Amino acid sequence: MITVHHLNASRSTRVIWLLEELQMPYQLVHYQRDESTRLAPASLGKIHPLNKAPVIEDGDVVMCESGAVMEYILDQDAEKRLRPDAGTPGYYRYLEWLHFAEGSLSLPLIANLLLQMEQRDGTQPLDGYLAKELTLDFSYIESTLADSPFFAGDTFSAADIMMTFMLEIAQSQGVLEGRTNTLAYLERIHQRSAYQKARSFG
Ligand SMILES: N[C@@H](CCC(=O)N[C@@H](CS)C(=O)NCC(=O)O)C(=O)O
Repeated sequence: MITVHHLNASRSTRVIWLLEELQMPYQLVHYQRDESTRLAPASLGKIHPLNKAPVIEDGDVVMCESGAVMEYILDQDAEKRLRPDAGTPGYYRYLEWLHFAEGSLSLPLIANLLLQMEQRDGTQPLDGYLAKELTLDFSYIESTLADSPFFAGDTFSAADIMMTFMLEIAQSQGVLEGRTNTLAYLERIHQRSAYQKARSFG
């Protein structure tokens, strides 16, 4: 049975909602945000190193990223509901919006929220947020690349193509300094002829 690690007032509501729509059995483990910082408790980090909700567990699978978790749950549904059939125009429309929510819309909205807090309280949550998130994310990336040569394991995949673009931005900002696994990964990736061809177009 799927276990949902649910943080109050968070994206894990998406996961619970989907499971309810599908009437799939699940169990909930509750976590409460810190009243003042609004951050998740450290106990969530024992389940997944990013210390964020949602996280699900199902047998050997432990996953974060709400969009990916939604896909995982839909894959378990024998009746194949709530996702257009792969390969149809509707599927690609679905896929675009599924990624849009976190890939494009989330960044300006979260930045806007932090700026509003800054204007309202005179605090500087944006600085703190960026420093914390960058450390967390790049520690996770670094340890993933210590365990496997590519993001999805032993084999190169489209996930590597998605990640490389962001890692290059991080490198240009000095964020990768001392991240030896990530730097070595980038060097390896840059040897790929398809990558070099893609870069040759500017
Ligand atoms: N892109 C991730 C974002 C995860 C995320 O930021 N979750 C928030 C809750 S909505 C969280 O756990 N915040 C608490 C914290 O950062 O300590 C996803 O879609 O799952």
